[in-house]
Amino acid sequence: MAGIVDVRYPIKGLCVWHPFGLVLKNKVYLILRSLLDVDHQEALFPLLIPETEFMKEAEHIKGFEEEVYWVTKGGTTPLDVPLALRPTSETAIYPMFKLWIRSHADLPLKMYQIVNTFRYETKHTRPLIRVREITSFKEAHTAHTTWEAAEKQVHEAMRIYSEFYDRLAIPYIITKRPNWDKFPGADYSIAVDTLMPDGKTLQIGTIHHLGSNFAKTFDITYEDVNGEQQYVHQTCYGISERCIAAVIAIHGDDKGLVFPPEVAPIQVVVIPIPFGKGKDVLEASKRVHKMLSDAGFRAALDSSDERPGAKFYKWEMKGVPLRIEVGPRDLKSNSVTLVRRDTSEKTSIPVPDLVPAINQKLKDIHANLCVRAKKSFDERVVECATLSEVKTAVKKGIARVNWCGDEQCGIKMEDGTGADVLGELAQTKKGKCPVCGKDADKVVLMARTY
Ligand code: A5A
Ligand code: MG
Ligand code: ZN
Repeated sequence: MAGIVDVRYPIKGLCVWHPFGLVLKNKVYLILRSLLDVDHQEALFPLLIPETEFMKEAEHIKGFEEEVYWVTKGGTTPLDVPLALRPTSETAIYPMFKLWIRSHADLPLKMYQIVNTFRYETKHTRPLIRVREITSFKEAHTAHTTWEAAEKQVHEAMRIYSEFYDRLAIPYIITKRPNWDKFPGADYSIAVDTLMPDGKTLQIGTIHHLGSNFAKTFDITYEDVNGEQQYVHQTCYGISERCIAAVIAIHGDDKGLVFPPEVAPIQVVVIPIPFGKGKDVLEASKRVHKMLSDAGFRAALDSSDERPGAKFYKWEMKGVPLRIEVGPRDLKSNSVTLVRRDTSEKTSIPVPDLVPAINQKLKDIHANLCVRAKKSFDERVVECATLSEVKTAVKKGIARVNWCGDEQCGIKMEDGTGADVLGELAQTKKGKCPVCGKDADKVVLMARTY
């Protein structure tokens, strides 16, 4: 995470975004916004939630009570009602939904916000992955007339998240969370997980069908076509800066960062390779740099006094997808040398062809990152029939194993392997439950998780 966030801030679990990291984050969140802005409205709710609202939904409180930071004083005066720093915003948003939703004509209502949230995590904190201030929590909240309409939105959210992670070239797998680990207050939860290089999975998004559980506690009703009051049915879905952690960990290599071109803070760096005292190479580099900036690429020119080799190394480490070398020999033929970060492939390109060539290379790099990451992911998903096979598989990746559907068996699968059940796949497969031995056609994924 070096160069992206600084962990030396003097509160455990809180990090500072470096300017370079923030540019990356903003590029990534631009994609997320563009996908949501199609039919969601962006809103902004307060950070503080009165205890009286926070305590309304019993399951929700139980799930979060150990993780909430409380504001109890204004200056030296104790507050009448303690205020929670939002760990997530259901209890901030839904009292307002109650006021805003009147009739079926107001539905569906689809909103999102991108905010910081606070969770007093007790598990080991890690930058971007498990933080106590989630700085970039995208939470969407929707309300619908029926349970089925809300379920359709769950599928729509799955599609949105799939597209988001495709754009980041991050492979993922979508499962239904086991009942014993669903979101507090949900009917059911869907998880999006990816696989990190060390073989542990990272949950990079969740989607929750809330049914009318919150509608009942917050009294969110609408008048239906017959003039009767009905409870709304809701969903919510969230993504955090874990998406950045996935990009860094999954695409990076031993030379440093590797970024998908769409989110790379710098897409192409121009490096003059001077020869003797001639200024021609520098002038040509400047012209190339201007040409690329004018064409809309995020381009940099490194005209510092460092040796070219040191510059290559530096910009490779920063994950710049393409390097352009301008040397005396290139100058003679009015061409430049283009070098890919992902494959180190070098090509000579005539300057007049440069813009389309770069466009093509950036596309090729994205495609290659997708293929490379997917291959590494697929190789580490292993079909298992017994708990001892699961134990072996989760050392390196994800185990696929049958499950009878009984919660007790599920918990024994976790206890017997030291791994977690990520969730159930949509597809079924004939087999036996590895715990009770009964016929079991559900398939669950298990892994060691972050
Ligand atoms: N209101 C719903 C959307 C919600 O809060 N869901 S959630 O609790 O599952 O969080 C959504 C996502 O935020 C998780 O899937 C995970 O990717 C991320 N997340 C949760 N806790 C986090 C933490 N402490 N640090 C970083 N990311 C976190
Ligand atoms: Mg567990
Ligand atoms: Zn069983």
